[in-house]
This record gives sequence, C-alpha cells and structure tokens, in this order.
Amino acid sequence: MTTDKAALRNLAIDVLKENDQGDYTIPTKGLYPFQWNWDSCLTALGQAHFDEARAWQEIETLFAHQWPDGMVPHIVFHVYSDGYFPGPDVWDTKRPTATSGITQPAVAGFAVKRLFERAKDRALAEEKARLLLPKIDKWHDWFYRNRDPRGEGLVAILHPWEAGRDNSVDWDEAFERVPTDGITPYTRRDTQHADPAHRPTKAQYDRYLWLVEKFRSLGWDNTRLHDASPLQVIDPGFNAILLRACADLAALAETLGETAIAAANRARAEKGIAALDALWSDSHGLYLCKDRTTGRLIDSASLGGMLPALADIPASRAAAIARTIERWSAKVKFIVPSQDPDDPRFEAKRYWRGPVWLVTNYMIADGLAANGESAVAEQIRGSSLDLITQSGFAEYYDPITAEPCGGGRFTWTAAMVLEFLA
Ligand code: 9WN
Repeated sequence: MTTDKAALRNLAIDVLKENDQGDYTIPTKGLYPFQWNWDSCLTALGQAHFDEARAWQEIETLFAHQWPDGMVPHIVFHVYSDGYFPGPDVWDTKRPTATSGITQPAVAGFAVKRLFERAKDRALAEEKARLLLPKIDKWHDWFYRNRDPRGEGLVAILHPWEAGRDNSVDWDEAFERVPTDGITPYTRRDTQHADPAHRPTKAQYDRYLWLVEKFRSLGWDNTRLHDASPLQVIDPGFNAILLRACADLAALAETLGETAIAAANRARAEKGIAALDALWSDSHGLYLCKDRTTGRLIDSASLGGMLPALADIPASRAAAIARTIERWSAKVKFIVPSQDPDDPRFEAKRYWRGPVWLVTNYMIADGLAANGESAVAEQIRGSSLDLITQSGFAEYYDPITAEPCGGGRFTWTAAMVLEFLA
C-alpha cells in the first residue's frame, strides 16, 4: 500500500464511509454488523477530520440508547442481523431498540472534549457538547454507583467484553472461577468471518456466555450484577480511560459553566488516580489488574497496564511505562504488543493475547506524548503507520510479522490512521 500521506488519508476515509450506516458506523462488514460503544467514540475522532457534523452524530446516536439507569451499552443492535453471535435474542435486555446488557470503556468524555477543542464549527460544537455533557456525567455516575459499590475509587468489569480486550491473559485466572455448566448450546458466527486461530477459544466463549445468561437471569438489574458476578476485575486500563474521561468532562463542564458536573467529575478523577497507584508493579514496569474477589493483583503484563499513561498518573510512572515499551520493542518488530512477548501465554496472532491494535496504540502514544515521552510516542506512531502501509486497515496485527488479523477494512483502525496523520 502507498506511503503517501494524502493517499493514505483518502484510503482511511474510504473505509469509514464504507462502514457508515447513516447515523452510526459498524466496525467492519460481516464480523460486526452493529454499533459498538468505544468503537464509535474513537471513530468520531476520525470522522471529524472530514465531517464534523457526522462525528457528533456518531456519539449522539450511541447516547440515544443510554439506559434509564445511566449505563451506555456496549452494542446497539440497530438493524436485525443474524451474522453476529450473541445477537439481540440472547441478550434479551427488553430495550426499545435492542442493546447488549453490559458496557465498554468510557471513551466518550475524552472523545467529546477532543472534538470540542478541535471543532471549526464552534456553534455546533457548543450545542452538541451541551447536549452530551449531562448524559456522559450520568454514565460516569452509573459506573461508580454500580461497579464500585464500596466506594474504593476504582470500578470493576464483570465481563471481559466490557474491557474491550476480550481474551486478554488478564482475565485467565478469574475466568477459572466462571462455570460453563448449563449454558444453552450455541453456534459461533465470528469464526465464520475470521480465522479461528485469531479469535478466542471455545472455553472462553463458554464462559462469556455463562456470564451473559447469569446476568440475564437477574433481569439485567445493575444493582444486583456486581455482587452476583464471579468475575470482578479492576482493570487499570479500563479505569484509566474512565478517569481521563472524568477529568476531561470536568474541564469541558467548566468551560461551559456547568459547575456541578465539573465538581463531581473532578472528585471522581482525583479519588481514582490516588487509588490506581496500588496497582503499580515495579517488576513489570506497568500497572496490573486486581481481582476484587480475592483482593490480589493478577500477574499478567499486558497493555491494559500501560493505558494509564492516558490518565493523570505521576510522571515517574509514565516514564517507567515508556521504558517498558522500549524493552518490549526489542522483542518484536511492531509495537505495542498486547502482552509481554516473554510471557509464555503470549500468542502473536490471537486477538488480545499478543497482537498490536491501533486504538490502544493511539491512547498510549497520546498519554506518553503529554508526559514528555515524545520519542516513544513517535515510535508507536511510526509502527502503527508501518503496519497500515504493509498490511492495510486490519482489526489487529501480528507484532512480529505484521500479518493482518481478524476482520478487514476496519473502522476504528482507519479512524486512528487519520489521527496519526493529522
Ligand atoms: C465483543 C468491535 C469489538 C471491539 C472489542 C473487540 C471485539 C467483540 C467480539 O470487537 O469484541 O464486544 O465479538 O469479539 O474485542 O474491543 O469493541 O470492534
């Protein structure tokens, strides 16, 4: 593929337009025929480079399906398709437009502030930011009420799909506690669209489904799910994204004169940043997950532990994360692999157990650049664009061979290219 910047930009815009359904964008044709939460928010950053109104629309559509309790679901099933499993019938959340019953990383606050700051159409930006501000605040409040019921300052994910890093090594240990008995027999669709060797295993899918059926049996009542779930993991990446979103929403609210929203989100961010430090691992040079059911840290060095670079962590921690990336980059050709390549559980092509993803590269690079680690940030950007020119707009890439993995013509990958090129 071309290395010419303008040509690459046009190719990325083509991918975004191809997957555009009018007022929301699907991640890729075939494999993912619906709207996904964090995909949409990151996609909007790309869309804003050529159509600001369309970018705002992407996030507005997502928030039109916010639940009355404040949760923003991880999938909105706008138009029926049997091409994806589990579809709306399995979730059975009884929403007016079908949605899943769990959430995803809270990128919206970060994305909306960035859209607002860069907007050329100031009137539109102010109108849309004012509209979205209370909705995002309600979602943040939902997180702390439902996923941090004892007020520790950090929230737990109850399902690996919530973290967005579905089969990460981070969940292996806690997944041991999730049973598989009694689940309804099912047929996977993902392995009909993508190479099964790049996807999660059957043992993992059985557990994904057991959790869905468990939460469904509780009527998707978020006040009951946390304590009933055998999987409660405090993921530093998930929390860091939320903490950055809280800080960004506070700043945006201040600009717009919404002082109560500003104060609430600033308080969430400050409390969470202080609590996050307990997850730091000196030996790995990154943050680790904590299993809330056992109270122990989980010994898995993944990129989830590097995402806190995006939040307001101490500069010494950000510098240590940059050094860890330098160490990892000596072991692979393209960065940032999703797992430490020296970890025996590392798998170069299997989804979130080794491959490089452009969205996480974008967030880590952004955080490191803001922390003065511009050389490593630039190295991540370079690696990302090299992968695109060698292998096209894939879902993820083998960090050793650059082989494109998962789905092709992938929306958020294209959106991140527009960001990296800007
Ligand atoms: C389950 C859409 C989503 C991403 C996730 C990624 C993958 C879904 C799946 O695709 O997850 O939500 O079925 O594999 O892991 O991060 O949002 O692109």
